[in-house]
Amino acid sequence: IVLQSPEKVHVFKSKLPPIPISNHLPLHTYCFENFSNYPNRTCLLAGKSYTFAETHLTCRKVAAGLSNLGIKRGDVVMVLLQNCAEFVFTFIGASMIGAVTTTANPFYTTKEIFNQFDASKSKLIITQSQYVDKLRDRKIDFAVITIDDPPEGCLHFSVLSDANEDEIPVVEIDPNDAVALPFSSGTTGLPKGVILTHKSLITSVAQQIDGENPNLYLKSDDVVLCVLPLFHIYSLNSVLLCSLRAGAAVLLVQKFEIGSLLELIQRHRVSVAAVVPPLVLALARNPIVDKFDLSSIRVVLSGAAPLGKELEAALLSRVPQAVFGQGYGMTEAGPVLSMSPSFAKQPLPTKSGSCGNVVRNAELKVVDPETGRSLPRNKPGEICIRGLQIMKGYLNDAEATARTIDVDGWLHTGDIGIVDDDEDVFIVDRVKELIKFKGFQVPPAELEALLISHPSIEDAAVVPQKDEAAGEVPVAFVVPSNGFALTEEDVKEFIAKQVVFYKRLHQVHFVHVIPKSPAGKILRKDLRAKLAAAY
Ligand code: 4UW
Repeated sequence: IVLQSPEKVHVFKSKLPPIPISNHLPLHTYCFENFSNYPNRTCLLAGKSYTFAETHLTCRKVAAGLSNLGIKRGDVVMVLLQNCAEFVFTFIGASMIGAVTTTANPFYTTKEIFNQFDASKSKLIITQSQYVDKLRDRKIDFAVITIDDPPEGCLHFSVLSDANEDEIPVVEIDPNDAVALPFSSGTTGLPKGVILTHKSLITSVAQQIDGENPNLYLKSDDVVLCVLPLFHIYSLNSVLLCSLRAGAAVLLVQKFEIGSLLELIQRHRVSVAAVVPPLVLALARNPIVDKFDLSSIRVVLSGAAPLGKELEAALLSRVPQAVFGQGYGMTEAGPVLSMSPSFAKQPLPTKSGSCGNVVRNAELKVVDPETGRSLPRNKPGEICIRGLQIMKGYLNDAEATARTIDVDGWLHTGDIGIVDDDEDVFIVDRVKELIKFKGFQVPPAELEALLISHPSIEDAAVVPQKDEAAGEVPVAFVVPSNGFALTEEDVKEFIAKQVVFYKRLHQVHFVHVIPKSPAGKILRKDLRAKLAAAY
């Protein structure tokens, strides 16, 4: 008998030692675990400033207020807000009563909002009055709360923030209860609810900032820039939750406008800036930057999309005193897979272009996307991650969950990368269909479903095209139904009316047929190659 030798699995781990993680706690308890040592320190800067004690108290009031409105453990609340203090109060307040927050982009169209609202079975929406019109198409059989003057039929946020904190119900929270429900299309298909539990988010935050030598060293006197939208997991986790835990102040910026952003950085002496590549581009290239004092910045963290080395160098010439590095995240991964060790309390070097090393208390492997075989160092393959930080699964979608997290607990990212001799992780390609416009998710399947709902379109496929400013933009291949004279503009307009700005089509190519595999899968690689050849 010939025994087959067990296949060697090359598992990569952090260079930093594992640490104990308090992931038995509820998330809000963990985030505010140490605040009684510094109740009067600034926690949130949002026009008005809130101390840690004020923030914690308001979160408790909002918890009681949500409960008064009938929100119970396991119920879902939709937050449809730009960055603001009320976002924080709601997210933490919901956590305090075992409820779950689903975060949506306030720029979404009615259709996009209600896709998420319905899928998540949300019980109420917290938003700004300017977005209420988008909610009116539907018979409103749920509460809408606005943080500003409430339009007719809506409640004001004070129903939550003026509640009596002593009325918070006693709830048992299991570490495996959901607390956040961001939506992501993952490696394929439509956006799905990503179940992030108290345990997964605490684990992820701890992997970044806990321990004697934290991977991302946040100091108590840091002012952390929160300009990236909190509805995306990058900002929610690595900016907000990490800062709350570390006792650092969070500067909440509602929207990105370069002049006012630079003014805020200068005025509040921002020390840690979490950014995405388009923001690096603006900071590196816009001449207005020279007019401001950015000397307070000591750390610049970039992620959510690839960043070129030239841009990194250009940025550093603008903020020479800062340490620059990347993180690599994915909503489903909790989200951080790797982070630059140059941010550690005892920093380690990392190479330009790398996304740092795998986070501690986690395992990373690289597999051949065809065979699933584990690959050694320096060989590109699909990155997989395992650890307590990853999602519990997709909401009501066991099939998609099983496709993404295998029986051994490895989450398959759909990203192609390598781990080199120094443990540095490099992302080199993406095998999943996802398109990223300035770090925002553009799920091709969503656009394809819309396209084929058009009476004059028989078939369609959407793929990314490289773009200097956005990283990637969505481009469609369309097969018109027989006899219809459809123009590129018709198609673009049809889509633009139904989706948020970054999902708009940048080009439409009319073709006779969409290339497909025998199993009917769109051969996206062929279409991407076609685009690359044409330009
Ligand atoms: N380089 C190249 C990167 C990189 C990247 C991500 O929208 P999602 O699901 O999630 C994110 C999360 C990013 C993030 C979270 C927390 C954090 O600290 C951090 O470090 C700065 C980043 O983007 O999209 C996931 C997909 O985005 C791509 C990659 O394809 C991934 O699967 N991506 N980061 N540094 N590509």
